[in-house]
Amino acid sequence: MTQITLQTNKLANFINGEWVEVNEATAVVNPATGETVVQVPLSGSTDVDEAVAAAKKAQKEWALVPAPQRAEVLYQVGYLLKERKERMAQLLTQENGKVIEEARGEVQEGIDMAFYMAGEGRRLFGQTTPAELKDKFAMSQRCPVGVVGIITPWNFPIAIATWKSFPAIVAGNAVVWKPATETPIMAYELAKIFEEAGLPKGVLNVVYGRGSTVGDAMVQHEGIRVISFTGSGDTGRNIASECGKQLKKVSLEMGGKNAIIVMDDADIDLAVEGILWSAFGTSGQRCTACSRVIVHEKVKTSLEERLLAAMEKLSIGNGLDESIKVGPIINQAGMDKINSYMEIGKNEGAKLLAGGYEYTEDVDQGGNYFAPTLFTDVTADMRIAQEEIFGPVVSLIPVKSFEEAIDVNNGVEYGLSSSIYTSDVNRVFKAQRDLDTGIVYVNAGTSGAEIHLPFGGTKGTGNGHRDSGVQALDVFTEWKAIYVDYSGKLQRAQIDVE
Ligand code: UN1
Repeated sequence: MTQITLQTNKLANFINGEWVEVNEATAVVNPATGETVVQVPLSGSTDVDEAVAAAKKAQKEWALVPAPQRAEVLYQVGYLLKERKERMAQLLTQENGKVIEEARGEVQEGIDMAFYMAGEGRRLFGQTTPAELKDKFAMSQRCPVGVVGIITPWNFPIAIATWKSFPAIVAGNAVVWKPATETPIMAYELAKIFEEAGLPKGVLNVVYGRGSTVGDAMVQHEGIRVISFTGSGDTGRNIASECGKQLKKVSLEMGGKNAIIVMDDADIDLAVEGILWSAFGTSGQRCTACSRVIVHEKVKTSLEERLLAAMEKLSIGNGLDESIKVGPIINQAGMDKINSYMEIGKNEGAKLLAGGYEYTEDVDQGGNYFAPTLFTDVTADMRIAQEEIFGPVVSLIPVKSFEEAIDVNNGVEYGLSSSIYTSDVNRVFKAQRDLDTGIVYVNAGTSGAEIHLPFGGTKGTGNGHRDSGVQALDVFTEWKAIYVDYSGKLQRAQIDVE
């Protein structure tokens, strides 16, 4: 196993283009081994104040830089990310635990986002439209909002950061970013890349620390005009109500309870592959992870058999080993939560077919591993079929019809991703219309979002905004309507119309 290491044993904040040391710190622990990778600063509200002040100053200048020139920095970031893809992936696996192949995929997501958003530097389209009066011109234009605050989770520490910071930066905003304390290395590496790419001082600021201190200070800070957050539902709701009081714009992405529907006319082997990838990839620690399989009763037994056989082949261990498919769980709190659902499921009457325990065989005893777990005979109202577990746990819910499958899919508080395996074209079109989620897959699992499409969900998953895609620009821009009257006389809209 290659082991790329950092040149420092303690990270520093990045404020106004300077690397700023903070006294208080905590350990970043490799979830595969329990070893400390680096120390991450625990900043306070004064660090946030400094970052916001720097961002405010820098943003005024940055907004005046023509967008195609702003984009040049992002192109450069894209090239550097591409050059350092392997290094970034190795470090990502060490801080987050995800297997190296997935880590490379995640860095690639950031590279794709860099080039896609850099392209926006020459688009940022508004509209020109006819005016209702003679000799009058009308158009709309996107404008930066000012200083934006981004708060990112540990499960996709580079991809999600790029979904948020790249559109913000290309649109002429300055950013204050709080990465998750579990996975700060990607933020450190990305800040270094921005520095090398020539981003002016203060346009991107990284402040490490806890949500209850740094996150809270960002949400409260009147200098920050937008908060873009990905994380837990409770935190998201608190952020939304605080932002509401200040009329601060807020974009939230808060998880899912995603399902794969397997109909009686599905290619079962293909469905098994989709379930394996979506349920056990990233050890189920994706917002898009499949944690419910809604299966037509006619194919339930054959799906169970083939799924169990495939699950037996999953290799569990340290994700730096190329042969490993299922890596560790982020921390003890994650393990405790997953474990608690084993009891909940059994008490509710679900049948445990595989897994259900902490995995300790042939793995580093300092790491946190959980065996891929399959419950069956689950009913749609059970807690294991309703609540986000964030681990390698999937529940099979048998249904009698297509209509029932759609209802079960939609009968949860979340609405991020859904999928249907079927060979019936009519069902495909009905499903894509009726599945109440922000992302729908046909004959593919629930994970696999591409960066040029909107990412986000309905109901309890979010608050109507989207990450990535051109839609992300809506979060980080204000619309301005501009009218130019070249008639040389007073013309009153709605009144002087012949
Ligand atoms: C997340 O789980 O929060 O579609 C992001 C996917 C990835 C992104 C997941 N491209 O699973």
